[in-house]
Amino acid sequence: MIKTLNGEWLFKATDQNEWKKATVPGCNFLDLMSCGDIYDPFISTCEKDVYFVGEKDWEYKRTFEISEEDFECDDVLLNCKMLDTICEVYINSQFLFAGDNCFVAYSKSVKSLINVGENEIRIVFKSPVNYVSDKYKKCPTPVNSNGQNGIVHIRKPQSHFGWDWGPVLPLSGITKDIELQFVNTAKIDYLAVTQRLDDGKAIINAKADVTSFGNYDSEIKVTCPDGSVLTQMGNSAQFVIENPELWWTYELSANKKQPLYTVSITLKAGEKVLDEQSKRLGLRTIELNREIDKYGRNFQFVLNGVPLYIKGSNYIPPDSFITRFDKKKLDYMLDAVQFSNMNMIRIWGGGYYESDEFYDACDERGILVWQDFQFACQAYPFFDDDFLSNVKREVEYNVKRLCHHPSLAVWNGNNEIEDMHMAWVYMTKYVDWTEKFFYHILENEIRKYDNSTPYTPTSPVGEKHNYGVGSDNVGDTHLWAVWHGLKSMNYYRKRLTRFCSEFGFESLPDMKTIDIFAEHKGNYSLDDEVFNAHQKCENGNDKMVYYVASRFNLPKKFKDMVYLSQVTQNECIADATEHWRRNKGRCNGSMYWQLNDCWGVCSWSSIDYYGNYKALQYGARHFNAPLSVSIEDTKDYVKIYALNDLNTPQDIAVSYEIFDFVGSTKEADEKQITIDKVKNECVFDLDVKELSKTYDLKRTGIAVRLIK
Ligand code: BMA
Repeated sequence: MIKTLNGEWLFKATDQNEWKKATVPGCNFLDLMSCGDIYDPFISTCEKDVYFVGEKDWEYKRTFEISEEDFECDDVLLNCKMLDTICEVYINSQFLFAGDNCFVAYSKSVKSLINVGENEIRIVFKSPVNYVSDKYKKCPTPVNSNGQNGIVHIRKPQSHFGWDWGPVLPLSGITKDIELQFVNTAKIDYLAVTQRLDDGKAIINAKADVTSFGNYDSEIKVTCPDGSVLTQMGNSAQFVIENPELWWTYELSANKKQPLYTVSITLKAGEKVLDEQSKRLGLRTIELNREIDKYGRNFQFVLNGVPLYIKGSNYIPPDSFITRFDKKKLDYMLDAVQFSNMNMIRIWGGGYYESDEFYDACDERGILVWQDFQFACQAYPFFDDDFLSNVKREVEYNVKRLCHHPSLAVWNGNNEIEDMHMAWVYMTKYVDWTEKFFYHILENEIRKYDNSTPYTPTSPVGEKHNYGVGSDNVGDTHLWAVWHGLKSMNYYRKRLTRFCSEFGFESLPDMKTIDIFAEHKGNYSLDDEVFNAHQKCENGNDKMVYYVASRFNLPKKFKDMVYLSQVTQNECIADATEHWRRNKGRCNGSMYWQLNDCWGVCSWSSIDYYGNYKALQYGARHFNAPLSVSIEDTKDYVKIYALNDLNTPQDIAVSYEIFDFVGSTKEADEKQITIDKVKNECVFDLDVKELSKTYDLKRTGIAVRLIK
């Protein structure tokens, strides 16, 4: 039996006396906002006024009742799904445990500390800002280009301390469910489920770890998508599925919802159910092909034997105050992902491991997930035994929690640590331990619990540690020469990367979003304090103006600047994506930076914090469409391609029209083709020199059409 401890709590800074109302799950910033003690940091320039919150220690408390019946059980556990971060938990003023990692759940017996009647739980959180700076003094770490030095010492989202799209809001609090679990006779600690495909059959294995205080029976069931049920007794079982329904991405599937097999275990004493747990599997194989080929070393996802072209984007924490991100918002976000024909999202390494709900939804919808371990852009002190064992617990917890999900396509060690290592190359201990951890320790730890999900040590990845990182011939790349490096927008066409897991271009968010954070003041200018406060990339607003000016005359009205910034962003990302899609086989995926925002901000996102689509979100629907046409225009030729990412051949017609700017068609042609499954085909190849003999090319356009 579970008794939730969510709901109303009391909280205060430890240096204050007055307890005020708090809501759990939640955090100190949200509670202070509800009490009217701070302004909303998302509005205007208020972020800078609330820095003190992260510098204080905070405590939370509440009471709970225990009945005689409750107390009779064999054990009572306190389950905390997420405590952010450095904290001490007390029950009836007695110390229970200390938490030091917000990426793990804690489950502790409290039976000896509670009594029948009223009890009290109190949790004291140490200031993350002070914790990090104390640690940094004792153990200096490489410079953090994204804010406070030493944040690598704390296992909480690194972007809480600020990022080049996010505010500095290092929160403390109980950020997921907290509950009491009453254990009678037996309880399930962990249900491990695996699946593999063998000669047209699927083999499902299930094994439960159980803690028991007496006799019990256990039954394991598999419920198939067609409703049929297979049952076996015991704590472990193997099932053979004769005609498995395979799990696919929605792109490659006729199903709106993917077929899932539910594996459940029930512990019983007679007819009484003692405990139950279930997990859902999708039957599929997923591989990351890293073979040597004629271009170098591949980076290609293969689902059920079908090589994929990955079309996706990078996902950051969807709210600086994560407890506000509910199922409705999650569904809205994933609807946007599907609307834009993305088959993968990358959960980036400076935020969170995503929730069970997130993965469940991706399993159902058929969206692949690339999951980074939560290490980003800096070197971490893996040589410190306490830090390393803390991280190992985090790996165990999250790998066990997520590895059964069919949507999980890859574990990635970290974001850009090798890419940035020149900044700390003289700190050899860090360099050595980065290699040790991501190339040896982490993979070993993962394989203790998950022997099938592909692993890549870092993104971007080279030939080996600190060798060949960022090269077009091996692995994935993060291409930032456009935007950060101010290269022209069509520079991407010069890059034939194997897989572009990051590239991006900023735009302004929707006017409705601007009106919220700039308080409807109007007369906006990108030089205003507010626009500087809501632009976290160095010179970001100037860069936006620079690129818009490279394509259009700069507009006079602010709202037109918003519009053109979004059009420019879409043009850039569309052109690059189509280029890489045309080169499928060599390049096997592109995921733009970034899908979403964590507050109202000028950033690289395609959907803003309040859920407004930018032009790019609409554009992606077209440039990611699994069956589409694309033009490669150079000074010598214009090639017209049909692109087919579907797993079936397609009968289509492709037509083009050459027109002048007064509206008359000068030339047209159409071809019927059957395009092979997961293949591209060049349908027309026009010679520019030839065309220029007939047309004034400066006054001529070409339109291409796909007819199904
Ligand atoms: C990428 C990311 C982030 C960053 C983004 C934009 O490289 O990994 O660290 O926010 O660039 O600069």
